[in-house]
Amino acid sequence: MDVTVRSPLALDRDAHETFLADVIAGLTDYPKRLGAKYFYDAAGSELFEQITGLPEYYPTRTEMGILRRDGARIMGELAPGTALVEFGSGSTAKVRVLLDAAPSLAAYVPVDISAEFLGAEATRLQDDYPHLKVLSVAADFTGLFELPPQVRGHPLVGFFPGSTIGNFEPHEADAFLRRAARILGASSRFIVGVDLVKDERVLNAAYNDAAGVTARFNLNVLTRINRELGADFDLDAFAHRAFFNSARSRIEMHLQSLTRQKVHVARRIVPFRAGETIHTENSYKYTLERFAAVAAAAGWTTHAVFTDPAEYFSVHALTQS
Ligand code: SAH
Ligand code: AVI
Repeated sequence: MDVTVRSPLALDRDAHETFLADVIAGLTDYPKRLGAKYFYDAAGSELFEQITGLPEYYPTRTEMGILRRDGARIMGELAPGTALVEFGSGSTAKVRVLLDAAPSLAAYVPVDISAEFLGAEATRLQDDYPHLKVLSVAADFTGLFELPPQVRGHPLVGFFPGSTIGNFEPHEADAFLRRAARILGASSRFIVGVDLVKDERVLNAAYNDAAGVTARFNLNVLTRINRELGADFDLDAFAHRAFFNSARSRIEMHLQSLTRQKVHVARRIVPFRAGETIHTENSYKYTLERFAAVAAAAGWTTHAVFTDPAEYFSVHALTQS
């Protein structure tokens, strides 16, 4: 049976207040900014799924190839009763490969901020794996959250695919890896997907697809602010911009105001100069050595690393040191 731990109404109100406060703080800062986690309402999750199938977006198919080829080695030996906890589970496509490689897993705990999408995906997964306990948690993994009581005390393996860790600033990645160590407990393991530095043309194309899906994904955050916070962003007056910043080893995504304009957000007026940008996402690209060092600083030992032949993407099997 699927049990989604959903926020009671008071927590939904808190999430709304936090969203409002973050948006106002970000749009009154200079340069203007919005947190990447706010991309993921139901429409944002659907758009991300479309991105994963784009010819230019190599990370998903490359990581899937690694998981298909090395899934059994990545999962390793499992103690009886082991539960797999996935951070930012999205469509659950990747975990299906691991579930097939490790059929003895007792439970699966997908954690995602996109509550509606999570509920639908967890139900689909439960239908396809009737003997697995699917216990989903709708939560923001940058804050405190509890694992379902059914898996407390069980051996846990964490799974954080997709290079979502790259969407954190380096200090946030450190804090996240330390928090994950506490959540998963001593002697746990953590499987982390990490995108690698490569030819800038490949990187830039992956975030500037010809079909314009990444642009729609980026602009969707303005649609969400209009709907949920009573704003009046004109989507035609903003353009998607994405580029590799080699000095900081990250793709940056921005929304650029095409004109001088004023936008109303929750009864405040937010002015934009022509050409001014809102910084909406970073996607850090690591070297294998750099990520191992980040993991080590946060208390994780690299047990094994798996890559594709071109070394576009990597899957790190970490253990607690
Ligand atoms: N794991 C999938 C999806 C990656 S997209 C894959 O590899 O393809 C990033 C996922 O993380 C989305 O499903 C998004 O809703 C979720 N996410 C992003 N920020 C989050 C946060 N702060 N807390 C919880 N989930 C988050
Ligand atoms: C989820 N995350 C790792 C994606 C990335 O590549 O940084 C989100 C994304 N942004 C634009 N395209 C995909």
